[in-house]
Amino acid sequence: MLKIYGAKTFNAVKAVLTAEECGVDYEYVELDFTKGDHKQPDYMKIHPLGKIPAMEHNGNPIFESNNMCRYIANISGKKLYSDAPLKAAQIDQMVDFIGYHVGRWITVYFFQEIVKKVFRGVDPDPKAIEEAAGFLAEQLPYLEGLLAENEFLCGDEISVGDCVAFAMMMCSEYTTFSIGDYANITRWYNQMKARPSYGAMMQHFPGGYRFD
Ligand SMILES: N[C@@H](CCC(=O)N[C@@H](CS)C(=O)NCC(=O)O)C(=O)O
Repeated sequence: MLKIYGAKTFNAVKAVLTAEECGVDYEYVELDFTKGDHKQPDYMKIHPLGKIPAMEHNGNPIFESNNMCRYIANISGKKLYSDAPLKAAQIDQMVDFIGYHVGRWITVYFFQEIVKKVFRGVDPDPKAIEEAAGFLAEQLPYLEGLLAENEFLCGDEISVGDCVAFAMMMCSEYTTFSIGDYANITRWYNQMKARPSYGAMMQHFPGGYRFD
């Protein structure tokens, strides 16, 4: 049995979306940051640093959201991933590119405009946003070009790369980060959002996915 421990974070969204897309049965366990659920001794046996998300599969703890997604795909019989080394490397490349580059800068918006402004009442740092916007302006055209050629980021089939990227792009709905200038990314984003996996994932947030 797969147990995913999550909260309203984009990293948790990645794992839940992947499980839904792969058709893997899972139990979702909601943790409450405000109550410190993630720092309780039982949870810290699953994630030794007490971060969210994490999961347990047949009692084995696994963490780091991108790794969780690949693992979920692997136990599903490689749905959204591949046995072929080259295809697997292309999917890994996308996951890493999103993680180390695009996601790294999108999360600056989340930190400045949600964590600082909404949760802590501290003004965002415009210089940090400007720096993130500059890097994203260099990186997003690459994704825009891929999506001009293909339906999904790694070809004509959905992959783990799409789930990871989609979760990060969700930030565009909650911060000033925008994908509006990128027609193909916007088309892909809306297509991902129309899939049943999105609706199923959102059911874990009955009050809505909001940060106010
Ligand atoms: N690289 C990790 C990031 C995990 C992470 O930093 N989670 C944050 C929320 S998005 C967290 O749990 N912060 C609380 C803490 O560090 O105490 C992943 O992708 O899973």
